[in-house]
Amino acid sequence: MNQQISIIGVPMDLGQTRRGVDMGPSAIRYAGIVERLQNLKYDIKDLGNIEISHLTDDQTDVNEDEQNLRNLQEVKEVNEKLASSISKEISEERFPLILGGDHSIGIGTIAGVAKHYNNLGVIWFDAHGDLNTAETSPTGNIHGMSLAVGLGLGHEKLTNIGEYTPKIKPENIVIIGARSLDDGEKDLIREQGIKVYSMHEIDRLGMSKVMEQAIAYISKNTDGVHLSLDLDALNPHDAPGVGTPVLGGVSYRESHLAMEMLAEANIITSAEFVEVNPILDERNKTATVAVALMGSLFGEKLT
Ligand code: 4U7
Ligand code: MN
Ligand code: MN
Ligand code: MN
Repeated sequence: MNQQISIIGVPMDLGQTRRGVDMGPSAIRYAGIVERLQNLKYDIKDLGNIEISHLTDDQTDVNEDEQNLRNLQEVKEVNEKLASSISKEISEERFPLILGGDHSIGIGTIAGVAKHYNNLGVIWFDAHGDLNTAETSPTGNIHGMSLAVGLGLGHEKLTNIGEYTPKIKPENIVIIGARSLDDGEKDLIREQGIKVYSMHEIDRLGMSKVMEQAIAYISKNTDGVHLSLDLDALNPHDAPGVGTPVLGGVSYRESHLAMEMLAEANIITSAEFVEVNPILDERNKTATVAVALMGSLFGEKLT
């Protein structure tokens, strides 16, 4: 793995409606991410947080084509800043490690990363698909749309971030941990042939087989792989500090095994850990889990 890591915090909470997730980057730093990675002999540059402007929540005066896209303008602006910051770090041959913040920041992350690869692979570790558009979203929350935007689907204010679209191909995506997909998302997965290892496959095959297959699948046609890890992929018992918890998730150990297998395969070229909400958490448990997962991803060994 690249020995130079740049940490970028994104205190974003505008992609959904539960306050507190903007404190995720602080909670993850407080749980010791910098020390943890320094102990593994990485050179760490912590760039601090991207600035977020809270302009307005007012949805009464939005254009017709911007309906069901909460805080569209602000989300777009933050993601543009994030994309250019990430792109700069990759140009300097550093590994971007992004700390969220809600998952709408996946839009800027993918925009910043994908332009450096011909065929970027994406592993989307999540209880959800994040494959909605304004047309299919039951909530209007952009954190449920970020993967679709990467595919070039959604409002052009979002798909055009970084000035190119689409960023990723459906065959270069693997979703792991899904157990709450909306009808429109299921249709899209079927139409585009997106690879999904839902909790059903994880139960049947076990995480070990799932990761073996996912790694083989994603390595085949890609020249870089981005890991986007939404903490709500985990069982809420192990990661309670998330805005949209869903029962029956990946266990603490299964999630570690997944990270350890990614470390062994040595395929990950950028990563983000999102949706940590310390207000909903129990004694910073979820941020602590996030840091432990990053430890495993970056090669920490138990013996
Ligand atoms: B997350 C949801 F309707 N699908 O679109 C939506 F269930 O980044 C949830 O994965 C999205 O946490 C969750 O609002 C987004 C809902
Ligand atoms: Mn806020
Ligand atoms: Mn998500
Ligand atoms: Mn989720």
